[in-house]
Amino acid sequence: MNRDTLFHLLTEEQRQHFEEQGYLVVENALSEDTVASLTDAIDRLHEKVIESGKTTPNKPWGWANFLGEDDAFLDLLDCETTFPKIWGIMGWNIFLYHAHLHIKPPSLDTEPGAGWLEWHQDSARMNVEIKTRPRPRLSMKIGYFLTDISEPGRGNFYIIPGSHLSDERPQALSEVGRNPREGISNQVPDGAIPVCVKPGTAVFFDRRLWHSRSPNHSEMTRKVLFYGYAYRWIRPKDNMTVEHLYERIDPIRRQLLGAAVRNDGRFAPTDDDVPLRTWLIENLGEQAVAAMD
Ligand SMILES: O=C(O)CCC(=O)C(=O)O
Repeated sequence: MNRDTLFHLLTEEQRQHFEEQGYLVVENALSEDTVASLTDAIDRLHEKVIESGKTTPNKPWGWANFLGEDDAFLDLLDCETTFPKIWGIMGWNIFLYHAHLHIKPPSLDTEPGAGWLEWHQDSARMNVEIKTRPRPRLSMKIGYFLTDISEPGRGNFYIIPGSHLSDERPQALSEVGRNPREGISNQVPDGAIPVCVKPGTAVFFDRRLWHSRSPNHSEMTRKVLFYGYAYRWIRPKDNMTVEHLYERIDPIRRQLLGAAVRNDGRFAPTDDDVPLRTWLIENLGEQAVAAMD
């Protein structure tokens, strides 16, 4: 892992903001060149899928199993400007349990009912089957925004700041804003905000934060990558075809792509299971991991 990561450690102010609000915005997390490479990689994949007939250019398209398709995607696993904030919050026994990319073309004439998703917390049944209150965090995601969504109406990611500690669905609705016009006016729940950010911004969020996607009424296509990190004893969320990458990536990336010496090592890891821990000791000292142990 790149030692420049040490210039981007989680600050106490960032920790406090994340703990209290359930999200954190880091501007310029990706350089213009990185945004361009990731956008090219996404466009190439999209083109391939269009050619295969599985989607069309003007339809929203999302895909989860993309990590092995381009090294630009792999480089985000331990991105120097963002990854230290993940282990700063979650500790070292973590991996990438889920990643998805999303393309949202303009839908200026969106039919009522299209475009809004149910407001949700991530991880579905986890929110039903865990009975303690408030439910635990267990995972968090980074959204890397590659398009300029600095104004609302561009398919912005919507969040309700501070809602991660509330187990109740916002308002008494199972769905919010199915009609995009109403969604934009009065059906957005109290306290909800569109995340308005420039390309290259990383938005971290606690999986419990109530969030939603929204319709894109602009003329640009919104492109975003989501990387979700969880404890190693949680299962991957989607098919992630990554084992063939193990031989050409470094040990920390192998950990992040789910490698384990033995299954129990996900619960009671040895040093071989968690090279991230060794790296932290070597670069930050024993006290850095003592605080996480
Ligand atoms: O695409 C978006 O803006 C929302 C993504 C989302 O809901 C999720 O990652 O769980």
